Amino acid sequence: MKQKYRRGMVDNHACFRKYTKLGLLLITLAALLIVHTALAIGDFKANFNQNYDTTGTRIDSCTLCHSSGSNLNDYGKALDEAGIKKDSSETEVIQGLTDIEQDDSDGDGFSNIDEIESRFFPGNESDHPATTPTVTATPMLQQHQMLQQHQMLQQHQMLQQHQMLQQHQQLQQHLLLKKSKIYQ
Ligand SMILES: [Ca+2]
Ligand SMILES: [Ca+2]
Repeated sequence: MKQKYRRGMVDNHACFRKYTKLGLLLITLAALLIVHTALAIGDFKANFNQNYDTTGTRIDSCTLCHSSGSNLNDYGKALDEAGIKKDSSETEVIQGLTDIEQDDSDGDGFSNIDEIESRFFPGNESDHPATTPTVTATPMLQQHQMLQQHQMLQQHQMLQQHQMLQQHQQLQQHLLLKKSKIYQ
């Protein structure tokens, strides 16, 4: 009876060790899978940053490709369509990035490469380089015409002042002459 009990205890311990080993193996496999996935995502970001020298810049962010959570934005979708996956090699990533550089994935009027080089998000249409205000010819022409009119007015006023001064001088001369005639 005692022997049977002991044998049962031994069997239980062996069984426990067996399941513990299996559990540890499963945990290790799960951990390796998580690390592999993390490294794969990290690889894309690392490849992107290395390719465009963007490490630590404002676009060194998850929102480069994602709109929210795991949802891809327009740039992320374009990369996906270009064949870039989480486990893509560095060569494949760089090839995919290059393929869509001239595209304007978010449709904000600036190409992906222009946005990336200016450190703006190529997948966010409300984030783009500043647009230079276009100075139209009409206001410039109007300004030029107003300046000309101002200069002409100044010249006219100076001429009037000069004429008035001349008239004043002539009048003075005339008065002086008149006085001198009276006293002669
Ligand atoms: Ca764009
Ligand atoms: Ca943009």
